[in-house]
Amino acid sequence: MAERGEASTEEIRILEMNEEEQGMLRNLAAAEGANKAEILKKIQEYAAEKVEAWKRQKVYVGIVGDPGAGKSTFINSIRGLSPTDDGAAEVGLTHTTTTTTVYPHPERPDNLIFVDFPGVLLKKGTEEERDFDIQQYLAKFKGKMQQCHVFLVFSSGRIQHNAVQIGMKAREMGKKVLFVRSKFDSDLPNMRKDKPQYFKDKTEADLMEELCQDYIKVLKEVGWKGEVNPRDVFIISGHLDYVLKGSWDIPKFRKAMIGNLSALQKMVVISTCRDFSKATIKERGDIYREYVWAVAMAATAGTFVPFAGAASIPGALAIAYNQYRAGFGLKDDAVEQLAKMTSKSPEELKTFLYTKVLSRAKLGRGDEALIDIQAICGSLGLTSAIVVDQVVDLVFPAIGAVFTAPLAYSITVKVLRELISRLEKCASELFDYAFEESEV
Ligand SMILES: Nc1nc2c(ncn2[C@@H]2O[C@H](COP(=O)(O)OP(=O)(O)OP(=O)(O)O)[C@@H](O)[C@H]2O)c(=O)[nH]1
Ligand SMILES: [Mg+2]
Repeated sequence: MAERGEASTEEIRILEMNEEEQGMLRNLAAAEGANKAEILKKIQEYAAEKVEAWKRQKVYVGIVGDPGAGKSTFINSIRGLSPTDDGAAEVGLTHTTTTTTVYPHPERPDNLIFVDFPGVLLKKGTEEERDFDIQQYLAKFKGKMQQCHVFLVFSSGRIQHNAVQIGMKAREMGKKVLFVRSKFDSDLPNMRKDKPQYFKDKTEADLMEELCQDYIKVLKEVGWKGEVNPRDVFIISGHLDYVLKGSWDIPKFRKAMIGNLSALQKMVVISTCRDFSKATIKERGDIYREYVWAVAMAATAGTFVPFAGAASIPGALAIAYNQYRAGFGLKDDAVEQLAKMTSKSPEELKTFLYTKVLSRAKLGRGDEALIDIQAICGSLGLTSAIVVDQVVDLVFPAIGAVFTAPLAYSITVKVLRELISRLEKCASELFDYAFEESEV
C-alpha cells in the first residue's frame, strides 16, 4: 500500500470514484493553504449532500391482489413481524382491506414503506361493495399508485379481474410489476394429498414451474395485455419463517424487487429487509461494496455516507461495522430469530458466531466494533494505531498536509472492503452451521 503522501492518481481511479469525486481529491492533493481548506469544505458539503440524499431516500412498494391472497401476511413478514406483533397488518380469513393502508418498515419507517391497496370499491358511505370500475378506482387511488416504485400483484390461485386491472394501470404508469403467488407451503401438502402420483417423477421445482406458467396463463385469460416474463413471477409462502429462511422464490423475488430501483433505493431495501437466505448474502455484499467509495470518501472528508453522525474515521468505521453486521443478519436479535427456525439454540449460534467466525476469545468483551476493526487492520498489515490514531491525525490536520485525504481514503477503502468480505463470510458460515442437521 502507498506510504503517507504517495497515494497515486492511479490508486484513486481504481477506488471506484466518479470523475467529479476523483477530481476533487486530486485538487485537494494539489492545493495549498487557504485553497486546500476551501476544497476540503467542498468535499464535506458534497458528502453531507449524499448523507441527506440517503436519509431522504424513500421506497414505496404497492401491494394489490385477490382478497385473502396473503398480502397482509407478506407485508408483515417482509418487515420481520408476525401477525401478533405491534404495527402488524391485520391478517385473517374475513378482514378485507377497503382503503389504502400504509405500513412503514419498523427499522426504517421514513425510508421503506409498503402500501396495501384495496382490491374493491365500496358504495358511498357504506361497507357494501359496488361493481368494480377501474376509472373510479383511479380517481380515488391514482395519486397513491403514482407514489409507488414497485407493485406486487398477489394471488393464491386463480387471479381475479380487479387485481389484474389495477396491476395493468400500474404498469401503464411505468411501474415495475411483479407477480406473487403465495401459500406454496400449503399447495405442497395439498398436492401430495390430492395427487400422490405427482411426486413419483416430479419435484417441488417442477410444481413451482407449473404454478408459474398457470399464473401467466390465467393473467392473460383475465385480461392482462402483453407478455409476462416468468422471471417476474414468484412462488412463495408469505409466512414469517419461510420469508426469513428465504424459501422457494424469496431470494429471486428480493433480487427482482430491487432490480428497478436506484442505487440508493437498493441500499434502503437491502439494509432493511431481513432474510437469512444464503443466496442473498453475496448480493448484499456486492451492494455494500458498490458503496465503499462513498462511505470512504465521506469519512475522509470528516462526514460519513451513508451512515451519518460520525466525525472521525474510527467512528465512521464503527458505524459501518454495525450497519454491515445488521445488513448481514449478524446482530444478536437477528441471530435469535434465526435460532427459532433451526434446532440450534440462540446461545449456540452466538457462540459459533463470536468464537468461530468472528474469532473472538470470549463473548461480549469490550467494544465489539473496535475489536473486530482492529483485527482487520492487523490482518491488512495496518497496525490498529494507524486507524485509531494516525488516521484521525491524517484527517484533521489535512488542511495543512499534502496528499493526506487520498491516503486516508485508500486506507478506509481497504478496511471497509475487508470488513464486508469478512462479515459476508461470517453470514454464510453461520447459515451453514444453523441449518446443519436440522430440517429446513
Ligand atoms: N398456508 C398459508 N397461509 C397463508 C399464507 N399467507 C396468508 N395465509 C393465510 O391466508 C389468510 C388470509 O391472509 P391475509 O394475509 O389476511 O390475506 P390478505 O390478502 O391480506 O386478505 P385481504 O386483506 O382480506 O384481502 C390468513 O388466514 C392467513 O393466515 C401463506 O403463505 N401460506
Ligand atoms: Mg389484508
